[in-house]
Amino acid sequence: MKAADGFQLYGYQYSVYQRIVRLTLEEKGIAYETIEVDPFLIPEPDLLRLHPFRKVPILVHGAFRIFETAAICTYLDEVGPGAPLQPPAPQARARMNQIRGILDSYGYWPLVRDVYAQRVFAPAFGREPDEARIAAGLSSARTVLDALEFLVCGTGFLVSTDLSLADLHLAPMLAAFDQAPEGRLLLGAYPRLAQWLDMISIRPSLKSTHIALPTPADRMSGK
Ligand SMILES: N[C@@H](CCC(=O)N[C@@H](CS)C(=O)NCC(=O)O)C(=O)O
Repeated sequence: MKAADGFQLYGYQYSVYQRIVRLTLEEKGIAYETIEVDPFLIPEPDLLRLHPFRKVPILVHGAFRIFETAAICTYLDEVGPGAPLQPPAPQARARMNQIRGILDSYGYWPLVRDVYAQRVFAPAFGREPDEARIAAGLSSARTVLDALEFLVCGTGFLVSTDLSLADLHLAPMLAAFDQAPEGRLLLGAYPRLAQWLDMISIRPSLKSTHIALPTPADRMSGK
């Protein structure tokens, strides 16, 4: 597909949810344009026009507009070229949706907002981490990692022998968690997940969607 096919992604460059959609677009070979919207800027009137809950990402495809990452990625898989990212077997497909549900309902906040955002993201922007949030996040993260470790099917990718939307949903969240020293230490207790993260991290789509955080030198120079 070419840029003219008209996929526009509204989102925030540092968002793990934005990265899930970008991974899906790249794995499917769909060209797209990104429009930067920061949901943490208050007020962000343009965002409210696109998303009643004021979150990112939002996909626009011609006259069709949709938010909620799992729904966006399922749509992209169904309209895009490239290998299917949803397994045909009902049980594997159910596991894929189960893993996406676990991440959205129980995983994102402890792994990303409590541990990664406090330990890694906040200091990169000159802010102090909230240690109590990190401790609480690590405690809740154990339950999430226990559940995921049990579900990794051991055939290479998370739910089958092929890459699926579950792999693309988990990769940005676990990669973020792994950047916090406490996160990496805890992940060491989950050998299947740690091995899966090593394997998925070398995919070209993971490399091309990586956004580096500002360094102290960038901050000094006002970048
Ligand atoms: N359920 C939403 C969650 C999206 C989400 O939480 N995005 C974060 C960025 S990673 C956001 O916009 N946060 C803004 C806020 O919490 O105020 C989805 O699946 O797309």
